[in-house]
Amino acid sequence: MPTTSLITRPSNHVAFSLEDLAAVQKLLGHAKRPVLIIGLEARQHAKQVRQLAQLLACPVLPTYKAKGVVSDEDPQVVGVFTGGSQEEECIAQSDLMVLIGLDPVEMILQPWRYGKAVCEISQVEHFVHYVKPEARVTGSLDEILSQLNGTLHDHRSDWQPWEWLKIRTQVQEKLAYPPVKFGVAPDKVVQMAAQACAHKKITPRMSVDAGAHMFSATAFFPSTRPGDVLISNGLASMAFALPAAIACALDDPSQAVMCFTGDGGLMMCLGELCTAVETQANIVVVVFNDSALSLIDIKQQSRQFPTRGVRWGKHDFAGTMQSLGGLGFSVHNEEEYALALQTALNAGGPCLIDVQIDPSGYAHQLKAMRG
Ligand SMILES: Cc1ncc(C[n+]2csc(CCOP(=O)(O)OP(=O)(O)O)c2C)c(N)n1
Repeated sequence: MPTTSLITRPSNHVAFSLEDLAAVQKLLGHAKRPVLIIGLEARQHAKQVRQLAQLLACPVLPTYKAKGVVSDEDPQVVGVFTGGSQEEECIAQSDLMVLIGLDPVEMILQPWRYGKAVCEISQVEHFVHYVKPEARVTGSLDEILSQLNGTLHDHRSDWQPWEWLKIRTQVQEKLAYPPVKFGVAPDKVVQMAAQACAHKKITPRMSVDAGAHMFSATAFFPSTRPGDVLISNGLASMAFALPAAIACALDDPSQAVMCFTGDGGLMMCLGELCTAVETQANIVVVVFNDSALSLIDIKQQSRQFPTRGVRWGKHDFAGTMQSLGGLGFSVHNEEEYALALQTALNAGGPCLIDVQIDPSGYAHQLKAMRG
């Protein structure tokens, strides 16, 4: 599609159309209750995104990969955006979805469900998408966001801070794990890890694997900086979290990287524990040990299939880590876990905490997230 007037910039700045920008500006100008959906392309443009969010005073929903672009400590961040049902309440109360740097690969494979006006600001045009926006401007996010911010001074939305808080609280309550019969609840595993880090005054980066444990890790581990969350979505490859955490720790050894993984994902890359020990990577691997491929187990059950090929006996990953020369802890309750976290975070080297998990609440969480 030819565009009439283009702003062109040297080298890495991609041209964008002023007409397209004007169309987005117009939609935003008329919106009373916009919601910002932040995607991975926005990770390099946190300053401008934060400024836009502040000007509009509206709720913000980052994708997993965009967590931290606007800090989770900011009350405007009310949850995450996956294309599922957890964000439905917020979007239902809005009148315009503003996609910023959202790559469709970040979303779950479900039909677009929101029925709201959409405008899109993106670095490149994504030809296969879930939605056709009413207006779209494509090009340098830096330039586009700067221009928008320069013209939106008196566009504070009608959203009230109590509404952000209400939505945020509702989402967290919906995603809370039901009471467990044994072990440590997955949401507690993540919240306690975050608390232990805060207590030690560290803000670690976090890697997370594919699987049911990912629901709690992404919902309850706060991110304050862009790039803090390392996750494979789209392909959603298992055995990602451990090598990603090692690479991250080698890149910045100054503070521990938290690595959340299922036992299935860990078994696919167990040899990487040797790498962690050899490189003395500053990582804390937290294994959600439920002796199952739980995400597949619950999907099998929901389709009334017999349980097949998704469960196994209990394996001792703490012992495995110890035998390789790292620190390993096997924990069965919150007290043991709190102690292990404290020791691991003080160690400054490769540690693994094998946490016993009761998987019976995952189906509830899956429903809350994806409907
Ligand atoms: C390499 C790869 N194989 C298969 C899958 C499909 N898959 C997604 S989640 C999952 C189960 C993960 O099990 P586990 O690591 O134990 O985590 P849990 O679901 O129990 O938390 C599977 C098999 C995948 N995402 N990646």
